[in-house]
Amino acid sequence: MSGELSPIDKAKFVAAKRSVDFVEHGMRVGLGTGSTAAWMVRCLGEMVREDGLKIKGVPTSTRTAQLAREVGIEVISLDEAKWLDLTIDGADEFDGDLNLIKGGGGALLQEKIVATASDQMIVIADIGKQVDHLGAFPLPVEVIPFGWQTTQALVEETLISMDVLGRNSTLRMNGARPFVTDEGNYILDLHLNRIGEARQLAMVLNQMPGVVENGLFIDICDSVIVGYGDGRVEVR
Ligand code: ABF
Repeated sequence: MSGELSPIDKAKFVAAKRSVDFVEHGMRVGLGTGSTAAWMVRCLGEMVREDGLKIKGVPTSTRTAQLAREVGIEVISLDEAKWLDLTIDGADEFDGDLNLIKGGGGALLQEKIVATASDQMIVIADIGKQVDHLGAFPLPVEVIPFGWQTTQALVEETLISMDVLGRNSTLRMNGARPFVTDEGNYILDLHLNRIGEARQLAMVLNQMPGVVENGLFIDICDSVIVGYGDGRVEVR
């Protein structure tokens, strides 16, 4: 499956490959979104087809649902699953406390709901996602389209009082149109450079009218599996 991969893709693949060792027969598994998570879905599909692994997958985006079905994984909804044994997903940044920035792929809302409804969450990531402080990656904030510019102004106003270095935000675009999430919402990317108090920022953002969810995953991730370009992998 992995063939000749670039170092970054090899890092993602080895992390994904190692993560499926934690998937057991009969599990209800949250399936993440992004290129690293896509490797994990493909690896699980191989186990389903070739080893008879029986799992039920709950996807975190329409594109993950499509890939899961293509590789032979039984897909069910989160409400059908009721609760998950394990969620495996990617991330855009992870720090030493295993707090994350997620949402670069635009799926942060379903990802956070699914990860929170799981006994365990494992993040799979290449070593390039490791940071000392969250914030270099623009923080995705999902907002409803109604009055989004007002919401954006309110968010930027609020950032003035927060422990962050940068304060401007941009509407995520998909070509000439705004990017639209699976739920029909928009995404503001906050260019904060460095986040001091991530827990506080996450709470303040979600209290704002118009804000649906943000990409800070605080105290949700249980373990990170880190892949390296030379094929090494570490479970933290
Ligand atoms: C997803 O994984 C997103 O939250 C995050 O943006 C993405 C990371 O993408 P990749 O694995 O392609 O680097 O869960």
